Amino acid sequence: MDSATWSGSVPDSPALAPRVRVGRDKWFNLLWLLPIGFAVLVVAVAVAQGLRNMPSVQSFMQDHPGTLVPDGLAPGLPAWIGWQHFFNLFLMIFIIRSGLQILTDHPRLYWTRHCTPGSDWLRIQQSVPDDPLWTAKQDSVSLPGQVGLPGRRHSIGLARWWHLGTDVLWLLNGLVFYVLLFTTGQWRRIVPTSWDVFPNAVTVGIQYLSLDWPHENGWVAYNSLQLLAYFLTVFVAGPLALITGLGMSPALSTRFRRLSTLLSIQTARSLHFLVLVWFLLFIVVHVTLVFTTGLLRNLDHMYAVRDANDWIGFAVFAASMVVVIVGWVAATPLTFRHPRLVQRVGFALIGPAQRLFEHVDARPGQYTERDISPYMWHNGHYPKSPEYEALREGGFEDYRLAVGGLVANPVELSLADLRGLPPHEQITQHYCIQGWSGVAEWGGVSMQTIMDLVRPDPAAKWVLFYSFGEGADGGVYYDAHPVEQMGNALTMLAYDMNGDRLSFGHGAPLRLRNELQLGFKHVKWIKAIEFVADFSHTASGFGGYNEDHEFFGYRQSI
Ligand SMILES: Nc1nc2c(c(=O)[nH]1)N[C@H]1C(S)=C(S)[C@@H](COP(=O)(O)O)O[C@H]1N2
Ligand SMILES: [Mo]
Repeated sequence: MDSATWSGSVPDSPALAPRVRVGRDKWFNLLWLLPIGFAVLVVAVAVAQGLRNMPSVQSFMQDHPGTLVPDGLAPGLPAWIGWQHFFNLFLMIFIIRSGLQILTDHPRLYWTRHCTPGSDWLRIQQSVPDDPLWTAKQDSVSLPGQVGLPGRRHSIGLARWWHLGTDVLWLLNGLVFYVLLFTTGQWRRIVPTSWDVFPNAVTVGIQYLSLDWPHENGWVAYNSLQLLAYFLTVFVAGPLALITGLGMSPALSTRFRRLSTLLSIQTARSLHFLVLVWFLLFIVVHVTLVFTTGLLRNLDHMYAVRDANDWIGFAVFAASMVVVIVGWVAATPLTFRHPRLVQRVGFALIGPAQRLFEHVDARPGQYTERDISPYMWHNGHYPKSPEYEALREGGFEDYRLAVGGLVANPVELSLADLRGLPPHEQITQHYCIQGWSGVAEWGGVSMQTIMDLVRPDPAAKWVLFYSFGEGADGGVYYDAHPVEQMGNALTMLAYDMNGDRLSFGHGAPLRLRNELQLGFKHVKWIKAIEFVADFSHTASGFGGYNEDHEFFGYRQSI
């Protein structure tokens, strides 16, 4: 991966500080929260100190001392907690960095699936320019290489392997954590078992804010505020990260219609981001308190499994931090040097789940006319070849779609031929890998109709779609699809969109829809279709232009 030529030489376009929309088009820069938050904290300290002098508050705090010691649990932390704590924090580094990278590829958040410019509630980019052919790729931004993973603009293919791959490991670690928590009774430390936890947490809150901190004895029990924070993180934020993550998958949410109406892909994406905000806040507060409430003792507990106040825990912690720092610093250069390795390892980790999800239900959901998006983003590299230009100028009169390869009856079809075949219509949602979505009505011919015409050979396992357009780095844009998805009721060649002829930007004269897959696989400006036994000899052999050039996966149902 050469930074000068990456993704068609897209120049760096650094992300802006996050802004939240207030009203119709005013944007509030979230950096203001730093001074505002500090001022609020100072006021809160003054209020808490005042409260603490009030006799009624003092007696409340005496009645609710702040910590509830769990019944039937011996003091002490088991060694596995230390290990799991380490794996958790190590994996979170890559999850968070690559997650931020994924956000930068469509640097806006919405609450509806339409993604209409101006309806974003958060953005790290300017407003969408007026250009009617502005693409989502042009809209992407970059991050510094040690913040994003890998940082570079439009490196989502690699970021996703990191994100989804480390997610699998993180979820396994979390599953082991749950099992061990409940089989050893350790859950009592972080699951509230009485409503008393709330008044006790109020006491602890007043203690922290009045800067007269509670006596910490985490070896025996966590204070109530700590318990609530751990509970929320382990039992609410963790599962929510998984659910909202899966809510963005075309394979799952087009199939669970009910769920995806409530939790549209954009709501899922926004909530997924808010879960990240919770984790970041948790990390900042947690680490600050670990350092300021008896660092050596705290580290002895978590890193050396002993109730002491010496440097042993600190030494183990320091050694583990070396591993963390090496992992952090190496991840981006390693990705640039060995992108195929990242692609392969990521695919090995998440590929089985992706294939499984393709088979959950073979009938992806359709929408109604009311769901059609007022605006549909454009994406990709527009075709400019003289051949395409000539066809376009002639209104595609001379267009011939060649369908061949391993078929009994190869054909060449004009647009009139295609319009003469039994028509097929569907209203479906488009999911771009970059994170935007939109619903449109597509009119055209079902791929099953084409297959009935050409009669593929049983040896044909893949179908290649070739475009008139080139990819960002030059060379024909193409993509491979498994033949069994071609017979799906919602796999079609579209020549109409929302009742009109397909526009230039959206793929005129013909584009593919395969609703089981992400948008980059829906080849626009189709020139030819070829049935093949395998795709390993086509171009670089990874199953498509983005797979070859940007390290995407050839199956991307998540
Ligand atoms: N030939 C070609 N087809 C393409 C692309 C491209 O760059 N070239 N981009 C893909 C991507 S990444 C997406 S998200 C969709 C976008 O379709 P739309 O512009 O009609 O919304 O087209 C896909 N088809
Ligand atoms: Mo896309």
